[in-house]
Amino acid sequence: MSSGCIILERFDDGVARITINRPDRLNALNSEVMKVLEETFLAAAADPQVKGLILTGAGEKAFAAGADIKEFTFRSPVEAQMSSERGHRILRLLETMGKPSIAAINGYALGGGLELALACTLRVASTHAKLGLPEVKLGLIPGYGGTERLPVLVGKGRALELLLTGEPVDAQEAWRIGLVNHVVDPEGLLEFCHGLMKRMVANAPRALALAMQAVERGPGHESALFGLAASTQDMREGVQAFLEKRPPQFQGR
Ligand code: CO8
Repeated sequence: MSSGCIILERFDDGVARITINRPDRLNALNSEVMKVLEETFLAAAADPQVKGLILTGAGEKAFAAGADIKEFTFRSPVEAQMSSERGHRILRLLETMGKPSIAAINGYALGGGLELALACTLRVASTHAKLGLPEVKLGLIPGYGGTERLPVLVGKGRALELLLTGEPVDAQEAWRIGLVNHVVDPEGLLEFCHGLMKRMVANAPRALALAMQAVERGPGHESALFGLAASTQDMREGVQAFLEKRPPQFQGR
């Protein structure tokens, strides 16, 4: 599924790459982009051939410089709330689809752009990336989950500094505070992310989904999810393969 504003590429190894394609607008997330992202996430979630997703932005300047400010013409608090709730729903689809995702942050990840990256399982930044939540400079606050996901990732104090100054951090600082997992040269960004994704999706798909669910749900749920993992065919195959000193053949069952 490719629709101009979103390019979807699928590779033989089960990795799918989603590129936000509005480089002249720094890949700002307008309602069309959000609509196609939702369709793409739904299709990826339902497709057993898709094992993991990489999200990136077209061009060299931006991952996504936020929601499209030209569309901020809210006529009532309810209308604005509904826009925010729609974004929450779409990013939550990505976060909970049970397949790992990596944000390949190739430049600016601001506002809604950073919030999209925060909903991914992992984040990798190129050396020239800039990440921030500048909404307060517009008289707004984040609306796509930034106030919820950022403190979990970097701690309340650091999150509040980013939220209240509205100032971006560079890739190295983002790495230092745990906002991104790795920083790599721009030329090697996509290849690095692909390699990282391949290392994850080589493992048992149900185990990946259950591990993400366990982290998502937090304390008190691990043992029940462990029980589920232990009941899969893939668990039997993984253990058998170890004992027979051969690579496992996981089927996702
Ligand atoms: N929305 C719309 N257009 C944008 C956006 C954006 N977020 N960002 C950049 N553009 C456009 C610019 O207007 C410009 O268009 P034009 O060529 O027609 O003038 C073009 O992209 C190129 O950008 P610049 O010329 O500004 O490029 P610079 O290199 O000079 O500056 C910056 C780059 C610093 C990234 C600058 O573009 C900027 O500050 N952009 C806005 C960043 C921002 O404030 N993002 C947060 C938006 S708020 C948000 O995301 C809230 C999310 C939740 C919403 C929930 C309800 C919908």
